[in-house]
Amino acid sequence: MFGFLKKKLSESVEKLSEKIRKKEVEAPVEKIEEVKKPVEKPKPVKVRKGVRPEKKGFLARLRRKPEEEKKPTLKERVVGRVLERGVSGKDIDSLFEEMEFGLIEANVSLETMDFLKDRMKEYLVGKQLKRGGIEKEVRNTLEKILVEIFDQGEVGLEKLAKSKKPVCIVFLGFNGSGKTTSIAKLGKYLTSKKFKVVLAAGDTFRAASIEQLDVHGNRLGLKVIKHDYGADSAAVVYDAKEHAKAKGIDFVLADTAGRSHANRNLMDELKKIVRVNKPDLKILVMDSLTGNDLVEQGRNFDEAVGIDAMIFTKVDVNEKGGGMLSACYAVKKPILYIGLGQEYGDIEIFDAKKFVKDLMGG
Ligand SMILES: Nc1nc2c(ncn2[C@@H]2O[C@H](COP(=O)(O)OP(=O)(O)OP(=O)(O)O)[C@@H](O)[C@H]2O)c(=O)[nH]1
Ligand SMILES: [Mg+2]
Repeated sequence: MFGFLKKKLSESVEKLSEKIRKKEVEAPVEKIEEVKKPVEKPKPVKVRKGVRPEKKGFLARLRRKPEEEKKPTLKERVVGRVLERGVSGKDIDSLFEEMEFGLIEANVSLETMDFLKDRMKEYLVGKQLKRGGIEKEVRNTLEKILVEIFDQGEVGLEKLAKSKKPVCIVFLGFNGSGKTTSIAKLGKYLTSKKFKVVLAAGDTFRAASIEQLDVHGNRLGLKVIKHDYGADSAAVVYDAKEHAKAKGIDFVLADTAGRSHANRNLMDELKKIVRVNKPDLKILVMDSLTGNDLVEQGRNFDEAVGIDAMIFTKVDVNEKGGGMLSACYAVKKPILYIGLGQEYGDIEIFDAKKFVKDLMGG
């Protein structure tokens, strides 16, 4: 999951660390002392008796030390090494210049990149980093910033269920984003926590949508409240709420038709569902594979009906990941969970810290 984004983030850490390391400059070597080694005097030549002494100076020359030792030696002692390990705004700017293409390729939006850059500057510029700890510090900083983006609070379904019965949750989003599957997954999750759940077949628009929800309901042993195709979705959700009230059911999970925010009629219908039923949560389900369009989708749905939380699906088959990061930065709503496959159990309740740790390869 998100292999490409992971790679780009890790590259960013390495590149910035390298830039900082390169700034470790050695101070000009200071010649503080010239140590002159005294010239070694040649030892006197012993002359055995009866042996004709060699010409003066010949043996003496042989016994002399090699030329370089003989000469006065100059030793330079380095007294100080200046290490400049601070990060400058320029380092961070140039990192982002280098990384821009790769991050865009990973679907990270420009505004998200600007945020990362500015935050990095706030955290790192002027900070003296310990030798050997540079990479760790840069990595931790990036991790902290990513948590700021992803951690928009908790949805707290179980807490909500304690304060209200039934809790009505409407799932909305683009066509094929994974709404119906996500409802089934959450239905299973909540029943495993001993909550009672009813499903509302609020997608009366797409062919076979009601049967699709029915199949899930049958498999999971959950009642599905349904009307005919073409019926008013708001009325389906209303009936499901009434049913839940009468039967002491904890959660109403309402399906809706997939729609583009550009489709006015369908957006009006969605607004009506919300107006009539005043759901406790409006959850935007987004296909993480959608890439950078997620930002626009998120903003538009939020503007239209005011979303409370998000679910990102198909994270299991998503290599890029930057779209989810950018949508989170743009929309700033908590993530309920991420979808990690097509089976009911393939959900992971979202934990921003754990998610970011994984993203940063920790
Ligand atoms: N790999 C993977 N596939 C998923 C995930 N969630 C949903 N899908 C698949 O995505 C496809 C569409 O899912 P649906 O739940 O029908 O999507 P929808 O938003 O209800 O679609 P419409 O009602 O047509 O708008 C199905 O084939 C699902 O099995 C996920 O987390 N991972
Ligand atoms: Mg559906």
